[in-house]
Amino acid sequence: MTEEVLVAKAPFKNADPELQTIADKIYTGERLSKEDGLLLFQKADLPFVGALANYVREKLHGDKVYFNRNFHIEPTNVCVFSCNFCSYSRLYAHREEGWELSMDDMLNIVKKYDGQPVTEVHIVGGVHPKMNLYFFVDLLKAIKAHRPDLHIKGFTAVELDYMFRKAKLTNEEGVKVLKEAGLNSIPGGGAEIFDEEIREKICADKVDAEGWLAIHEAIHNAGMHSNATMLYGHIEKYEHRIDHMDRLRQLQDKTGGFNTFIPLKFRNGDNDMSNVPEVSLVEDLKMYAIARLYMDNFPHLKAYWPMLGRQNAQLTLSFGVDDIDGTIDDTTKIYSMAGAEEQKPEMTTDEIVTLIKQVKRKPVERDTLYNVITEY
Ligand code: V47
Ligand code: SF4
Repeated sequence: MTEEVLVAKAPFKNADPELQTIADKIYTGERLSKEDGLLLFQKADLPFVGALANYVREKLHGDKVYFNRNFHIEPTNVCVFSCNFCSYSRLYAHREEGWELSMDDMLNIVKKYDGQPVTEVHIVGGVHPKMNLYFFVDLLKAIKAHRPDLHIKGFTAVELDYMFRKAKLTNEEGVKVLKEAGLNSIPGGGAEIFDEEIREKICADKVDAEGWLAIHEAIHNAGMHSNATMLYGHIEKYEHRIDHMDRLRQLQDKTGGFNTFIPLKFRNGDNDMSNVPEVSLVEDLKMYAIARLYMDNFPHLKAYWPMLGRQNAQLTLSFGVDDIDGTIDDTTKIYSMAGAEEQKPEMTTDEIVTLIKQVKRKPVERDTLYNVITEY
């Protein structure tokens, strides 16, 4: 055993023997089983999982914390689905209460960033029955024609599943069409919780776990990357979180195409699950730490600051997280409409850099694929 391992192991001398076995696995690089993961949720306290997750995080990334310069386009919040946790969408019948951006509206958003060093546009929205695959093909082509260097991370597997089915294309055919039009990668949304029973209760009518995973597999097979999310802290149990992470870990073993895992805390403002209380900050930090320990084949773990708030996102940097997304520039409404504290999510590069430096980490501006742009 190396000196480094002995030093890191010292704080757990008196740990519960089952937990000590898990700590030993982490130090020797052995994969955690589902039972190990569950035990961590049930038995371990925050300092225990935090110290282990920080050990893994520093082994992978040292003191680096990644962020990017990005903005969002949310084409519409009109949606054919009705997920109970969603505060953002409006049904087609009530579309006058929502928004529907035209091609020009969306191109004008892109043009606002002319001459600015943004590297990514994140496109995500409701599933609008009239915005089909070919509408988005035109959008992708128009963005690329205007700004070829901008990385387009667009459309959740939920949006893609609907577009491809409506166009009567297989996942492989649909992905090829979008890739040729300029799509570079896809975000991690729509995963929620894979467990069939819980999914039925919170988002019964959209793509199921198998369908979500099949779309990401098709993206990876086409040579593109994607992210993965998990909506936690509502009616799911710990075993559902482990099951969810395990299915992602298995696909990652097969394709290696995921960049980042993003646990998303359920926010209960103004939706059909507002009666479900939100979990505590301690529970959030344990979630991140256990994700870092369990998802051993995911290179990055992201805390999405508009959802957690800036100071809580800062805290996650000691609990396994190495990425805090980007500047965003007040271009997303998903979380402000669900009651998040960040009602105008935007940070300048200086503010993100300061936030990271305040916790003695090293800010690194990256592009979407984690190529380093600037180390601060
Ligand atoms: O899938 C919706 C979530 C997701 C609520 O890939 C909610 O880099 C909590 O996936 N409380 C969309 N969460 C956003 C998303 C995302 C965000 C940032 C970066 C990336 C990335 C992906 O938002 C949805 C759903 O899980 N969501 N409503 C809510 N009330
Ligand atoms: Fe539609 Fe997405 Fe909201 Fe579900 S979470 S209702 S798919 S916008």
